[in-house]
Amino acid sequence: MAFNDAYAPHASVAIASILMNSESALHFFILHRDISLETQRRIMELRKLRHFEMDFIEVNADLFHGLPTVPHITIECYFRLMIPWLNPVINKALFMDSDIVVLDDVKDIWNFDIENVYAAVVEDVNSGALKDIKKYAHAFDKGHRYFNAGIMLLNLKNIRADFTLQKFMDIANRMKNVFKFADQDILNLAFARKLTYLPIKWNVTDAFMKKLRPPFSERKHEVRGVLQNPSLIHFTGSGKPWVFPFGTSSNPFACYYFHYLGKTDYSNTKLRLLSTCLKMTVWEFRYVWRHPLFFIRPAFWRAFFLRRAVGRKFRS
Ligand SMILES: [Mn+2]
Repeated sequence: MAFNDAYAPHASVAIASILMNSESALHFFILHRDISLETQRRIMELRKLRHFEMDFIEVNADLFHGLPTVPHITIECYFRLMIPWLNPVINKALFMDSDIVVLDDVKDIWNFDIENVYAAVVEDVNSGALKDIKKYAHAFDKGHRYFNAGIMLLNLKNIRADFTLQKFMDIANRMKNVFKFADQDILNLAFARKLTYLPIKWNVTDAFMKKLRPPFSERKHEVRGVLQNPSLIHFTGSGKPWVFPFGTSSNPFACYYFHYLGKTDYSNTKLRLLSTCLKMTVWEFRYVWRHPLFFIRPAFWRAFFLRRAVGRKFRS
């Protein structure tokens, strides 16, 4: 994982959820440039849940100087590009974003066969992003299945055999005025011909909740089915569960975030109190206000039943 000091509460949620849904021995590597010792201590408090190993690796961010950053693409996003060269004896690594909640055992991803590829990834269903990417689709092979770089099982040996960090940086600098999704576009371009795809339940992004456009419109039922039983929720986009009230109320899986926040050293944050009390009512009020004939809309009933299903799993 790679995140900054301010993101530590959210990353703690992700780590807590990984720990609590797996019995495997886990070793985390955290790439960072500013995580204080006090924050590291607070993250290590998660050992109260169960044992794990963790290394904080300080990265020289100057390496990525000059590459574009925007509020949702921080310099830390580029740190994942270094993973293959951090330790030459490690041949396999699972990279995960910090804005996630994991609900199943990560060993299901870990055991995926990646012998002959660079990575196992999840195809992106975000029609909005795919529309943006169309503008520079010529950069990718025809028929390339664009993936989200938030979850990647990496074959470090294969990557080291064909790439150097400099090679990634060359792509980054050459394409920086074209690419919109920075690190993700770079990896899509680099790994394109040697990929395998994980089941989409391992990266349930915000886009799953929205209207699906090609190429996912014909897989609508598969996408809707995954919503009943997701393995990993990825809070992409600006509607993060901790953004009150919009994020808290817009994602039916926000409740998982708060459930695992309660297991971390950040469980007493003011934010949690405020948002858990109000999230349902705000969401419902907004919805009814915008859609006075809400009860004849299929979208309402879809969200209604999804919330009920989520609530059931949540209590058990
Ligand atoms: Mn993310």
